[in-house]
Amino acid sequence: MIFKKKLYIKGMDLKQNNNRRLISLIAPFAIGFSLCACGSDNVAGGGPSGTEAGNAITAQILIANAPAANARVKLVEHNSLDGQGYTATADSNGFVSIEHVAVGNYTMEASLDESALALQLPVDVKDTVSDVTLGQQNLQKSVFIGGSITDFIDDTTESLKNMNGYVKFRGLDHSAAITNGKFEIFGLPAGHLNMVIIPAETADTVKVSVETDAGDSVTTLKPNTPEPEKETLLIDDFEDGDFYHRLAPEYTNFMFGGGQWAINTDPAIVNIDTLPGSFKITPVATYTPFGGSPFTAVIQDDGNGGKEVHFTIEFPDTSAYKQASAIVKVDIGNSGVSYDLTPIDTIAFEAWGQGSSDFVIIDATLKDVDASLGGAAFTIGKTSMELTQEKKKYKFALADIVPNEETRKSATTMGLVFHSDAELHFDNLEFIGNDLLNIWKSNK
Ligand SMILES: [Ca+2]
Repeated sequence: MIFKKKLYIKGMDLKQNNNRRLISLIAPFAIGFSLCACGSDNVAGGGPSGTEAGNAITAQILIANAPAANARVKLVEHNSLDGQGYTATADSNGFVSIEHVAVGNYTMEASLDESALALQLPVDVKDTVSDVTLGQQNLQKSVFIGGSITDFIDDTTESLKNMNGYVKFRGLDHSAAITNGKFEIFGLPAGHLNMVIIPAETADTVKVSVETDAGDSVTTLKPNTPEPEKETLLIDDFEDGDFYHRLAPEYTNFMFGGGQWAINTDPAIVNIDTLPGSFKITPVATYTPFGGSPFTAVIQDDGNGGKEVHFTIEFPDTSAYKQASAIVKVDIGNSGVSYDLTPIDTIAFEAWGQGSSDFVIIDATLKDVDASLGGAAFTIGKTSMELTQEKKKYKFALADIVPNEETRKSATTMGLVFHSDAELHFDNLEFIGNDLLNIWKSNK
Protein backbone atom coordinates (compact mmCIF):
# COMPACT_ATOMS: atom_id res chain seq x y z
CA MET A 1 0.00 0.00 0.00
CA ILE A 2 2.74 2.45 0.82
CA PHE A 3 4.19 1.93 -2.66
CA LYS A 4 1.15 3.22 -4.48
CA LYS A 5 3.01 6.36 -5.48
CA LYS A 6 5.64 6.37 -8.14
CA LEU A 7 8.94 5.87 -6.44
CA TYR A 8 12.35 6.79 -7.67
CA ILE A 9 15.17 5.24 -5.81
CA LYS A 10 18.40 6.78 -6.82
CA GLY A 11 21.82 5.33 -6.64
CA MET A 12 22.78 2.08 -5.06
CA ASP A 13 20.88 0.17 -2.51
CA LEU A 14 23.33 -0.33 0.34
CA LYS A 15 22.46 -3.12 2.66
CA GLN A 16 23.96 -1.71 5.78
CA ASN A 17 23.33 -4.87 7.70
CA ASN A 18 25.76 -6.78 5.58
CA ASN A 19 29.29 -5.65 6.19
CA ARG A 20 30.84 -7.96 3.64
CA ARG A 21 28.61 -6.63 0.91
CA LEU A 22 29.23 -3.09 1.97
CA ILE A 23 32.98 -3.55 1.58
CA SER A 24 32.60 -5.08 -1.84
CA LEU A 25 30.54 -2.10 -2.88
CA ILE A 26 33.02 0.59 -2.18
CA ALA A 27 34.85 0.34 -5.48
CA PRO A 28 31.86 0.32 -7.87
CA PHE A 29 30.17 3.01 -5.87
CA ALA A 30 33.18 5.25 -6.19
CA ILE A 31 33.46 4.66 -9.94
CA GLY A 32 29.78 5.22 -10.46
CA PHE A 33 29.88 8.42 -8.54
CA SER A 34 32.85 9.84 -10.39
CA LEU A 35 31.33 9.04 -13.76
CA CYS A 36 28.10 10.67 -12.77
CA ALA A 37 29.98 13.75 -11.64
CA CYS A 38 31.97 13.79 -14.86
CA GLY A 39 28.83 13.53 -16.94
CA SER A 40 27.33 16.29 -14.94
CA ASP A 41 30.24 18.53 -15.69
CA ASN A 42 30.09 17.82 -19.38
CA VAL A 43 26.48 18.80 -19.77
CA ALA A 44 26.39 21.56 -17.23
CA GLY A 45 24.86 24.56 -18.82
CA GLY A 46 24.29 22.64 -22.03
CA GLY A 47 21.14 20.92 -20.82
CA PRO A 48 17.77 22.48 -21.47
CA SER A 49 16.71 24.90 -18.76
CA GLY A 50 19.53 23.75 -16.57
CA THR A 51 17.72 20.68 -15.27
CA GLU A 52 19.62 18.07 -13.39
CA ALA A 53 21.79 16.20 -15.83
CA GLY A 54 21.83 12.38 -15.80
CA ASN A 55 20.42 9.33 -17.42
CA ALA A 56 17.35 7.31 -16.54
CA ILE A 57 16.48 3.68 -17.23
CA THR A 58 12.74 3.39 -17.69
CA ALA A 59 10.40 0.47 -18.25
CA GLN A 60 6.81 -0.54 -17.73
CA ILE A 61 6.53 -3.87 -15.96
CA LEU A 62 3.45 -5.90 -16.83
CA ILE A 63 1.74 -9.16 -15.90
CA ALA A 64 -0.05 -10.54 -18.95
CA ASN A 65 -0.09 -7.00 -20.35
CA ALA A 66 -1.64 -5.48 -17.18
CA PRO A 67 0.43 -3.18 -14.98
CA ALA A 68 2.54 -5.00 -12.38
CA ALA A 69 2.13 -2.49 -9.56
CA ASN A 70 4.85 -2.66 -6.93
CA ALA A 71 7.06 -4.96 -8.98
CA ARG A 72 10.56 -4.85 -7.54
CA VAL A 73 13.27 -3.97 -10.00
CA LYS A 74 16.99 -4.39 -9.62
CA LEU A 75 19.83 -3.40 -11.89
CA VAL A 76 23.02 -5.37 -11.27
CA GLU A 77 26.26 -5.17 -13.24
CA HIS A 78 26.05 -8.18 -15.51
CA ASN A 79 29.23 -9.87 -14.30
CA SER A 80 28.70 -9.09 -10.66
CA LEU A 81 28.31 -11.93 -8.21
CA ASP A 82 27.47 -9.89 -5.14
CA GLY A 83 23.95 -9.08 -6.27
CA GLN A 84 24.31 -5.42 -5.36
CA GLY A 85 23.02 -2.68 -7.61
CA TYR A 86 20.31 -0.13 -8.17
CA THR A 87 16.80 -0.89 -6.99
CA ALA A 88 13.39 0.59 -7.61
CA THR A 89 9.74 -0.30 -7.29
CA ALA A 90 7.14 0.02 -10.03
CA ASP A 91 4.26 2.42 -9.51
CA SER A 92 0.59 1.52 -9.80
CA ASN A 93 0.89 1.60 -13.59
CA GLY A 94 3.94 -0.64 -13.58
CA PHE A 95 6.25 2.23 -14.52
CA VAL A 96 9.69 2.19 -13.06
CA SER A 97 12.63 4.52 -13.47
CA ILE A 98 16.19 4.31 -12.20
CA GLU A 99 18.28 7.44 -12.54
CA HIS A 100 21.96 8.30 -12.53
CA VAL A 101 23.16 4.88 -13.57
CA ALA A 102 26.87 4.51 -14.12
CA VAL A 103 28.16 3.45 -17.54
CA GLY A 104 28.25 -0.31 -17.81
CA ASN A 105 26.47 -3.49 -18.81
CA TYR A 106 23.73 -4.54 -16.48
CA THR A 107 21.03 -7.11 -16.00
CA MET A 108 17.69 -5.72 -15.01
CA GLU A 109 15.56 -8.09 -13.01
CA ALA A 110 11.97 -7.45 -12.07
CA SER A 111 9.93 -9.65 -9.77
CA LEU A 112 6.57 -9.76 -8.03
CA ASP A 113 4.58 -11.96 -5.67
CA GLU A 114 7.60 -13.10 -3.68
CA SER A 115 9.39 -13.77 -6.95
CA ALA A 116 6.77 -16.18 -8.31
CA LEU A 117 6.87 -13.90 -11.36
CA ALA A 118 10.09 -12.53 -12.75
CA LEU A 119 11.90 -11.29 -15.81
CA GLN A 120 15.42 -10.33 -16.76
CA LEU A 121 16.81 -8.29 -19.59
CA PRO A 122 20.20 -6.85 -20.49
CA VAL A 123 20.68 -3.11 -20.14
CA ASP A 124 23.65 -1.31 -21.70
CA VAL A 125 24.36 2.11 -20.28
CA LYS A 126 26.71 3.80 -22.73
CA ASP A 127 26.90 7.20 -21.14
CA THR A 128 25.55 9.16 -18.20
CA VAL A 129 23.28 11.51 -20.11
CA SER A 130 21.20 9.33 -22.43
CA ASP A 131 18.06 7.67 -21.20
CA VAL A 132 17.52 3.99 -21.83
CA THR A 133 13.89 3.16 -22.57
CA LEU A 134 13.14 -0.51 -22.13
CA GLY A 135 9.45 -0.29 -22.98
CA GLN A 136 6.87 -2.81 -21.84
CA GLN A 137 8.19 -5.99 -20.25
CA ASN A 138 6.00 -8.88 -19.16
CA LEU A 139 6.72 -10.87 -16.03
CA GLN A 140 6.71 -14.64 -16.46
CA LYS A 141 6.60 -17.60 -14.13
CA SER A 142 9.92 -17.83 -12.39
CA VAL A 143 12.37 -20.71 -12.51
CA PHE A 144 13.50 -23.15 -9.84
CA ILE A 145 16.99 -24.59 -9.87
CA GLY A 146 18.03 -27.10 -7.27
CA GLY A 147 19.04 -30.60 -6.38
CA SER A 148 22.43 -32.23 -6.13
CA ILE A 149 25.47 -30.28 -7.23
CA THR A 150 26.76 -33.38 -8.99
CA ASP A 151 23.79 -33.23 -11.34
CA PHE A 152 24.95 -29.81 -12.51
CA ILE A 153 28.66 -30.34 -13.04
CA ASP A 154 30.82 -32.84 -14.86
CA ASP A 155 33.30 -33.17 -12.01
CA THR A 156 31.84 -35.72 -9.63
CA THR A 157 34.72 -36.20 -7.23
CA GLU A 158 33.73 -37.31 -3.75
CA SER A 159 34.60 -33.95 -2.22
CA LEU A 160 32.09 -32.16 -4.46
CA LYS A 161 29.29 -34.62 -3.84
CA ASN A 162 28.98 -33.49 -0.24
CA MET A 163 30.39 -30.01 -0.61
CA ASN A 164 29.29 -26.93 1.27
CA GLY A 165 29.37 -23.49 -0.25
CA TYR A 166 27.22 -21.10 -2.27
CA VAL A 167 25.47 -20.89 -5.57
CA LYS A 168 25.32 -17.41 -7.08
CA PHE A 169 24.23 -15.92 -10.38
CA ARG A 170 26.14 -13.30 -12.34
CA GLY A 171 24.17 -10.10 -12.74
CA LEU A 172 21.36 -11.23 -10.43
CA ASP A 173 20.66 -10.81 -6.75
CA HIS A 174 20.15 -14.50 -6.02
CA SER A 175 22.26 -16.83 -3.98
CA ALA A 176 21.75 -19.96 -1.93
CA ALA A 177 23.78 -22.12 0.38
CA ILE A 178 24.98 -25.53 -0.73
CA THR A 179 24.74 -27.97 2.15
CA ASN A 180 26.04 -31.51 1.80
CA GLY A 181 26.03 -31.08 -1.95
CA LYS A 182 22.38 -29.97 -2.11
CA PHE A 183 20.89 -26.58 -2.89
CA GLU A 184 17.67 -24.97 -4.07
CA ILE A 185 16.80 -21.55 -5.43
CA PHE A 186 13.30 -20.37 -6.24
CA GLY A 187 12.25 -17.22 -8.06
CA LEU A 188 14.90 -16.96 -10.76
CA PRO A 189 14.02 -15.06 -13.92
CA ALA A 190 13.72 -17.29 -17.01
CA GLY A 191 16.36 -17.04 -19.71
CA HIS A 192 20.10 -17.53 -19.72
CA LEU A 193 21.46 -17.96 -16.20
CA ASN A 194 25.16 -17.86 -15.40
CA MET A 195 25.37 -19.94 -12.26
CA VAL A 196 28.59 -20.00 -10.26
CA ILE A 197 29.25 -22.69 -7.69
CA ILE A 198 31.55 -21.46 -4.94
CA PRO A 199 32.82 -24.21 -2.65
CA ALA A 200 33.55 -23.17 0.91
CA GLU A 201 36.67 -25.29 1.18
CA THR A 202 38.53 -24.43 -2.01
CA ALA A 203 39.10 -21.37 -4.12
CA ASP A 204 38.01 -23.10 -7.32
CA THR A 205 34.64 -21.91 -8.48
CA VAL A 206 32.67 -23.80 -11.11
CA LYS A 207 30.79 -21.90 -13.81
CA VAL A 208 27.59 -23.41 -15.11
CA SER A 209 25.42 -22.00 -17.90
CA VAL A 210 21.73 -22.78 -17.65
CA GLU A 211 19.18 -21.99 -20.34
CA THR A 212 15.68 -21.79 -18.87
CA ASP A 213 12.14 -21.11 -19.96
CA ALA A 214 9.38 -19.58 -17.88
CA GLY A 215 8.18 -21.94 -15.17
CA ASP A 216 11.06 -24.39 -15.56
CA SER A 217 12.14 -26.58 -12.70
CA VAL A 218 15.74 -27.51 -13.35
CA THR A 219 17.09 -30.34 -11.24
CA THR A 220 19.86 -31.60 -13.49
CA LEU A 221 21.95 -30.50 -16.42
CA LYS A 222 23.19 -33.97 -17.15
CA PRO A 223 21.88 -35.16 -20.47
CA ASN A 224 19.68 -38.19 -20.23
CA THR A 225 21.77 -41.23 -20.92
CA PRO A 226 21.00 -41.81 -24.58
CA GLU A 227 19.02 -44.94 -25.23
CA PRO A 228 21.19 -47.40 -27.08
CA GLU A 229 20.15 -47.68 -30.68
CA LYS A 230 17.63 -50.47 -31.11
CA GLU A 231 18.53 -53.40 -33.26
CA THR A 232 16.06 -55.19 -35.47
CA LEU A 233 16.39 -58.90 -35.89
CA LEU A 234 14.49 -60.49 -38.75
CA ILE A 235 13.11 -63.76 -37.41
CA ASP A 236 11.59 -64.83 -40.72
CA ASP A 237 10.60 -63.44 -44.10
CA PHE A 238 9.83 -66.92 -45.55
CA GLU A 239 12.03 -66.20 -48.58
CA ASP A 240 13.89 -69.50 -48.12
CA GLY A 241 10.56 -71.33 -48.29
CA ASP A 242 11.37 -73.66 -45.40
CA PHE A 243 9.51 -74.17 -42.14
CA TYR A 244 12.32 -73.08 -39.80
CA HIS A 245 12.78 -69.48 -38.82
CA ARG A 246 15.88 -67.80 -40.18
CA LEU A 247 17.93 -68.14 -37.00
CA ALA A 248 16.99 -71.74 -36.31
CA PRO A 249 19.91 -73.37 -38.13
CA GLU A 250 22.41 -71.32 -36.15
CA TYR A 251 20.86 -71.14 -32.68
CA THR A 252 18.70 -74.25 -32.26
CA ASN A 253 18.90 -77.97 -32.82
CA PHE A 254 16.79 -77.39 -35.87
CA MET A 255 17.30 -80.93 -37.09
CA PHE A 256 15.34 -82.01 -34.01
CA GLY A 257 12.56 -79.54 -34.46
CA GLY A 258 14.02 -76.29 -33.10
CA GLY A 259 12.70 -72.96 -34.43
CA GLN A 260 9.86 -74.57 -36.36
CA TRP A 261 6.75 -73.00 -37.82
CA ALA A 262 3.54 -75.04 -37.63
CA ILE A 263 -0.22 -74.79 -37.79
CA ASN A 264 -1.86 -76.71 -34.97
CA THR A 265 -5.58 -77.21 -34.64
CA ASP A 266 -7.83 -78.37 -31.84
CA PRO A 267 -9.48 -80.78 -32.67
CA ALA A 268 -6.40 -81.97 -34.53
CA ILE A 269 -8.16 -82.93 -37.74
CA VAL A 270 -7.41 -81.09 -40.97
CA ASN A 271 -8.81 -81.46 -44.47
CA ILE A 272 -10.67 -84.71 -43.93
CA ASP A 273 -14.03 -83.75 -45.34
CA THR A 274 -15.76 -86.86 -44.06
CA LEU A 275 -15.05 -86.00 -40.42
CA PRO A 276 -17.32 -83.37 -38.82
CA GLY A 277 -14.51 -82.11 -36.58
CA SER A 278 -12.21 -81.34 -39.46
CA PHE A 279 -10.75 -77.93 -40.27
CA LYS A 280 -10.31 -77.00 -43.89
CA ILE A 281 -7.02 -75.25 -44.57
CA THR A 282 -6.29 -73.98 -48.09
CA PRO A 283 -3.92 -74.55 -49.73
CA VAL A 284 -4.03 -78.18 -48.77
CA ALA A 285 -0.73 -79.56 -47.59
CA THR A 286 0.66 -81.90 -50.16
CA TYR A 287 2.51 -85.04 -49.26
CA THR A 288 5.79 -84.20 -47.60
CA PRO A 289 8.61 -86.68 -47.43
CA PHE A 290 10.12 -87.67 -44.10
CA GLY A 291 11.51 -84.60 -42.36
CA GLY A 292 9.19 -82.22 -44.18
CA SER A 293 6.28 -80.24 -42.83
CA PRO A 294 2.81 -79.48 -44.10
CA PHE A 295 3.58 -75.87 -43.21
CA THR A 296 5.56 -75.41 -46.41
CA ALA A 297 2.24 -75.63 -48.28
CA VAL A 298 1.09 -72.27 -46.84
CA ILE A 299 4.31 -70.44 -47.80
CA GLN A 300 3.24 -68.85 -51.04
CA ASP A 301 4.45 -66.29 -53.55
CA ASP A 302 3.60 -62.81 -52.34
CA GLY A 303 3.07 -61.43 -55.84
CA ASN A 304 6.13 -59.19 -55.53
CA GLY A 305 8.80 -61.74 -56.18
CA GLY A 306 8.99 -62.82 -52.54
CA LYS A 307 7.26 -65.25 -50.25
CA GLU A 308 4.77 -64.96 -47.41
CA VAL A 309 2.50 -67.16 -45.35
CA HIS A 310 -0.96 -67.15 -46.88
CA PHE A 311 -3.90 -69.48 -46.21
CA THR A 312 -7.58 -69.64 -45.41
CA ILE A 313 -8.93 -71.68 -42.55
CA GLU A 314 -12.53 -72.88 -42.17
CA PHE A 315 -13.60 -74.13 -38.75
CA PRO A 316 -15.60 -77.27 -38.05
CA ASP A 317 -19.21 -76.86 -36.96
CA THR A 318 -18.75 -74.56 -33.98
CA SER A 319 -22.02 -75.73 -32.39
CA ALA A 320 -20.43 -79.13 -31.99
CA TYR A 321 -16.89 -77.87 -31.28
CA LYS A 322 -17.30 -74.77 -29.18
CA GLN A 323 -13.65 -74.69 -28.09
CA ALA A 324 -12.20 -75.24 -31.55
CA SER A 325 -9.05 -73.23 -32.14
CA ALA A 326 -6.13 -73.03 -34.50
CA ILE A 327 -2.70 -71.50 -34.11
CA VAL A 328 0.01 -70.50 -36.55
CA LYS A 329 3.09 -70.60 -34.38
CA VAL A 330 6.83 -70.56 -34.29
CA ASP A 331 9.07 -71.98 -31.59
CA ILE A 332 11.65 -69.45 -30.46
CA GLY A 333 14.31 -72.07 -30.06
CA ASN A 334 14.50 -75.73 -29.31
CA SER A 335 11.22 -77.53 -29.06
CA GLY A 336 9.82 -77.48 -25.54
CA VAL A 337 12.60 -75.20 -24.25
CA SER A 338 11.87 -71.76 -22.85
CA TYR A 339 13.84 -68.60 -23.52
CA ASP A 340 14.23 -65.23 -21.82
CA LEU A 341 12.54 -62.62 -24.05
CA THR A 342 13.75 -59.67 -21.96
CA PRO A 343 16.00 -58.30 -24.77
CA ILE A 344 12.88 -57.72 -26.89
CA ASP A 345 11.19 -54.33 -26.74
CA THR A 346 8.86 -54.79 -29.65
CA ILE A 347 7.60 -57.66 -31.78
CA ALA A 348 6.70 -56.57 -35.29
CA PHE A 349 5.16 -58.34 -38.27
CA GLU A 350 2.96 -57.73 -41.28
CA ALA A 351 -0.44 -59.32 -41.29
CA TRP A 352 -3.62 -58.80 -43.23
CA GLY A 353 -6.57 -60.72 -44.61
CA GLN A 354 -9.91 -61.36 -42.94
CA GLY A 355 -11.18 -62.38 -39.53
CA SER A 356 -9.97 -61.85 -36.00
CA SER A 357 -7.00 -63.28 -34.22
CA ASP A 358 -5.01 -63.14 -31.01
CA PHE A 359 -1.26 -62.65 -31.10
CA VAL A 360 -0.06 -64.85 -28.25
CA ILE A 361 3.12 -65.66 -26.39
CA ILE A 362 3.24 -69.10 -24.88
CA ASP A 363 5.31 -70.89 -22.29
CA ALA A 364 4.71 -74.57 -22.91
CA THR A 365 7.07 -75.51 -20.07
CA LEU A 366 4.59 -74.36 -17.44
CA LYS A 367 3.95 -77.34 -15.21
CA ASP A 368 1.24 -76.25 -12.84
CA VAL A 369 -1.49 -75.68 -15.38
CA ASP A 370 -4.85 -77.33 -15.75
CA ALA A 371 -4.34 -79.83 -18.55
CA SER A 372 -8.03 -79.70 -19.40
CA LEU A 373 -7.54 -76.14 -20.68
CA GLY A 374 -5.43 -77.44 -23.56
CA GLY A 375 -2.79 -75.21 -25.15
CA ALA A 376 -4.54 -72.04 -24.05
CA ALA A 377 -3.35 -72.68 -20.51
CA PHE A 378 0.21 -71.97 -21.57
CA THR A 379 -0.53 -68.51 -22.90
CA ILE A 380 1.45 -65.97 -20.88
CA GLY A 381 0.27 -62.95 -22.84
CA LYS A 382 -1.95 -62.03 -25.75
CA THR A 383 -3.39 -59.13 -27.68
CA SER A 384 -6.24 -59.22 -30.11
CA MET A 385 -6.12 -58.13 -33.74
CA GLU A 386 -8.76 -57.57 -36.39
CA LEU A 387 -7.25 -58.42 -39.75
CA THR A 388 -7.67 -55.77 -42.44
CA GLN A 389 -7.82 -56.20 -46.20
CA GLU A 390 -4.85 -53.86 -46.53
CA LYS A 391 -1.40 -55.04 -45.54
CA LYS A 392 -0.68 -53.75 -42.05
CA LYS A 393 2.48 -53.66 -39.98
CA TYR A 394 1.80 -54.54 -36.36
CA LYS A 395 4.17 -53.51 -33.59
CA PHE A 396 3.50 -54.84 -30.13
CA ALA A 397 5.52 -53.84 -27.10
CA LEU A 398 6.44 -57.00 -25.25
CA ALA A 399 5.77 -55.23 -21.96
CA ASP A 400 2.18 -54.61 -23.08
CA ILE A 401 1.60 -58.22 -24.02
CA VAL A 402 3.39 -59.70 -21.02
CA PRO A 403 3.31 -57.04 -18.31
CA ASN A 404 4.98 -59.18 -15.66
CA GLU A 405 8.75 -58.88 -16.00
CA GLU A 406 9.44 -62.30 -14.51
CA THR A 407 6.95 -63.95 -16.85
CA ARG A 408 8.80 -62.49 -19.86
CA LYS A 409 11.84 -64.51 -18.87
CA SER A 410 10.31 -67.82 -19.92
CA ALA A 411 8.62 -68.34 -23.28
CA THR A 412 8.73 -71.12 -25.81
CA THR A 413 6.50 -70.01 -28.65
CA MET A 414 4.62 -67.17 -30.29
CA GLY A 415 1.85 -67.17 -32.82
CA LEU A 416 -1.58 -66.14 -34.03
CA VAL A 417 -4.61 -67.93 -32.60
CA PHE A 418 -7.94 -68.17 -34.45
CA HIS A 419 -11.34 -69.16 -33.12
CA SER A 420 -13.33 -68.74 -36.33
CA ASP A 421 -12.93 -68.68 -40.10
CA ALA A 422 -10.13 -66.48 -41.36
CA GLU A 423 -7.77 -65.66 -44.18
CA LEU A 424 -4.24 -64.79 -43.15
CA HIS A 425 -1.36 -63.15 -44.95
CA PHE A 426 1.73 -63.00 -42.72
CA ASP A 427 5.30 -61.87 -43.37
CA ASN A 428 8.44 -60.34 -41.90
CA LEU A 429 8.39 -61.27 -38.23
CA GLU A 430 10.92 -59.07 -36.41
CA PHE A 431 12.20 -58.63 -32.89
CA ILE A 432 13.28 -55.10 -32.02
CA GLY A 433 15.41 -54.49 -28.94
CA ASN A 434 18.96 -54.74 -27.69
CA ASP A 435 21.35 -57.69 -27.48
CA LEU A 436 18.66 -59.81 -29.09
CA LEU A 437 20.93 -62.77 -29.68
CA ASN A 438 21.10 -63.16 -25.90
CA ILE A 439 17.63 -64.69 -26.18
CA TRP A 440 19.11 -67.89 -27.53
CA LYS A 441 21.80 -67.99 -24.86
CA SER A 442 19.12 -68.08 -22.17
CA ASN A 443 17.59 -71.46 -22.90
CA LYS A 444 16.65 -73.47 -19.86
CA1 LIG B 1 8.60 -62.42 -47.33
